[in-house]
Amino acid sequence: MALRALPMRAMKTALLVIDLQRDFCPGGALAVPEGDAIVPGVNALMHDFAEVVLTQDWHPAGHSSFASAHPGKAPFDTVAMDYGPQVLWPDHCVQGSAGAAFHPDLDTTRANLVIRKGSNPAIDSYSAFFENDRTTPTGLHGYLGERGITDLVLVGLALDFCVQYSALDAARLGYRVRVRRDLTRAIDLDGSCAAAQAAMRAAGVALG
Ligand code: VGL
Ligand code: ZN
Repeated sequence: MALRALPMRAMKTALLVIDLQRDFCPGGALAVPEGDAIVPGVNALMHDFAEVVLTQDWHPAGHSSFASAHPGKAPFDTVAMDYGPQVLWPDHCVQGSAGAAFHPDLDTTRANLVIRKGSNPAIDSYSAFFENDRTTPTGLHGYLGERGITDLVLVGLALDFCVQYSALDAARLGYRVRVRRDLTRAIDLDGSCAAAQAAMRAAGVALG
């Protein structure tokens, strides 16, 4: 594809593609309904951005967010962790596994950076910016700041978990944030999809 000149505003805007991995797509360990349906649209959108960052959920085996690490607990139960309530998940996105790979049709060639998160065995990490203690940084904010990025567009999986947490942290950090709702899909546990959208709107995140 030919190089396109980008307007100045576009130079200050990064596209964040959240967790578009096999395990979050139909057939995967923690499949988000229609998760794979967004791949063509995400690939097309990447061409409008000079700065594309991908995130990858990347857990060690036996991670504390896995129900299998908590005797007597089942996937989608909630437990209390030091840092607050934690939903327990099926084992997913284990480092180096096939399920942790990006969706095979995702065009990763234009990504400048891949942020891997959730590697600390004791803390889950939904957000691209902080672990779930909301204080341990991933380094993404430093990277974007050094690159002069002020605006973010978010797409990916899942709307009500990693996309939501990333968008709320980004807004808190002072970025202008838009979530392309059509290029996300939700897990939707007990109304979490509607709640996530309300929380993002309340935080000043543009949805659409
Ligand atoms: C995610 C649950 C557990 C996500 C990651 O990418 O939204 N959800 N790990
Ligand atoms: Zn995870």
